[in-house]
Amino acid sequence: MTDSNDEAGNKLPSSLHFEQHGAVGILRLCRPHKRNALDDATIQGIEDFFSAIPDDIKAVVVHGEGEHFCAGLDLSELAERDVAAGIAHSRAWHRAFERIEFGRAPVVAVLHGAVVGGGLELAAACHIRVAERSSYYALPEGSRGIFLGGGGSVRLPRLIGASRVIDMMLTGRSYGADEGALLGFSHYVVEADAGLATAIELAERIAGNAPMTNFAAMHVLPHNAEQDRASGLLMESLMAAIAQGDPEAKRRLRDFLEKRAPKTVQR
Ligand code: 1HE
Repeated sequence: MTDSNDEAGNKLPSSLHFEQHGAVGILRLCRPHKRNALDDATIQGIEDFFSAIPDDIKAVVVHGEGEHFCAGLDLSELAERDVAAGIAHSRAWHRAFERIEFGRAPVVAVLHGAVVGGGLELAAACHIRVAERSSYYALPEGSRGIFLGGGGSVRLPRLIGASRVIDMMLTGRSYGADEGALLGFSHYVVEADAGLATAIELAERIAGNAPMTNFAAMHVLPHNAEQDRASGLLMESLMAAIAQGDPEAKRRLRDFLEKRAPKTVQR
């Protein structure tokens, strides 16, 4: 593993640590004494990092230090905010998380312990979520007298349905790792301490894809799922033709036809 903090992460706040593992970048939330609560500096650091991912990084893993992935918004920063500042703050979170979701490289999140409030919003902005068995999901906003502000009211209903998000907000309901996976919070559930290794393995697999395929999955697929059927199908045809025309696709197809490529097997 190479630590490229100086080269790529020199603007990162102390609450974020970056290291490089081949084509995979690993970004760690490191405010364990505050359960990785997200303060303004961390949100700005996330935006900066995902706006300028080094060219040789093809996939990113996000994980959290300590016993919890992330306790959400740093509540100590909220007390004195007025309405205008509240809007600006929420929009800053939106910018940072949009950079994750619609950035240059797919992002795999490793979840454990509390994945709550803004921590759940952060997880929802990532493309793949690997949950260790200790993970639990909740929206304490309901009991704190506030509302989602990091894109959760848009992203979470797309993962688990609006009615479940309403229940979580109104009643404080939480879900554990296994139930959460069935509902759509995570894609994988793994044992304690296996999350990071699993996420790196998945990220390496992602990094090995043709760049155009990763682009289409990240940028075209979510839009197609939301737009009207005719526009979605048209966009699909355009993207399919663009991907097929790419020299990388041609090489991969030749590899398969000439028996050099692996077969599709059950993993
Ligand atoms: C914090 C925060 C925080 C911990 N902001 N300081 N999020 C929440 O409402 C969740 C609040 N946190 C908790 O419920 C618990 O801390 C946990 C269940 C996550 C972990 O419990 P535990 O027993 O391991 O830790 P702790 O003793 O509660 O916390 C350790 C320290 O972290 C303590 O500070 P200390 O100075 O007394 O040591 C806590 O105050 C501090 N801490 N969480 C600030 N969130 C864009 S809008 C998003 C809106 C939201 O995210 S709302 C949900 C906020």
